[in-house]
Amino acid sequence: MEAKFIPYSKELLRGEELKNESLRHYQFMNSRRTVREFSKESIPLDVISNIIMSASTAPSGANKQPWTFCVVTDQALKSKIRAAAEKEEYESYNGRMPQEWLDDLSYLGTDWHKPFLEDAPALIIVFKKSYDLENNIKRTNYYVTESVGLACGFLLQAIHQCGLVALTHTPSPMNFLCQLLNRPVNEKPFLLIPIGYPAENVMVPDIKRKERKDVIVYY
Ligand code: IYR
Repeated sequence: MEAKFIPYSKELLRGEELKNESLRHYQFMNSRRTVREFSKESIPLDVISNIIMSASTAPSGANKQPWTFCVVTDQALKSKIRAAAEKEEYESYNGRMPQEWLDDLSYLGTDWHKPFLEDAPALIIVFKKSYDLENNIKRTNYYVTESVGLACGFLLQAIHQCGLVALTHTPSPMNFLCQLLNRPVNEKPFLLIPIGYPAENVMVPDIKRKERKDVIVYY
């Protein structure tokens, strides 16, 4: 396809305004926490749809946008997903995960029980498409993991911006989601993200984020 360019403009900031905005945004993002206990209060589907469309603005290899976001609000389907996830997670926590991994997780207080899969009003299950299928013809996608990872980052940011909370959950292995959601062969589950309001008086682990000096190198 021939290259076609269109004009682009956006609001530009400089000086104090730029400094203030960068700090304001950092502080806002630093107030995001992963939450594992959800209120059962529902959230409107059009809100979820807008949040997903924000995620779908993420950059992707050759702009292929190699993702599908499945939204599950049906209680019976959530229960099936919980049962299948807990079956895998039970095996993981009782033999599949090495001791070092269990030790690394111990301060987060996780175990194989996943009540949030039924409590959260919606589950967003993100699928990555290593290739597209157009009329049964395979079309390659590029940097699929990077692209879908970026889209999930945008998703979490949009959720936080809306005052909602989420959990980046990775039941392992998660192939059961292909069957339960009846996905085509070119889609592989990437992340399962319950979304909603936090449970009343929710608690989160006392984690520390790395300091500037530990994450930035200037040259
Ligand atoms: N998938 C498991 C285990 C787990 C793994 C990591 I790495 C975490 O940061 C958190 C949990 C679970 O969801 O419990």
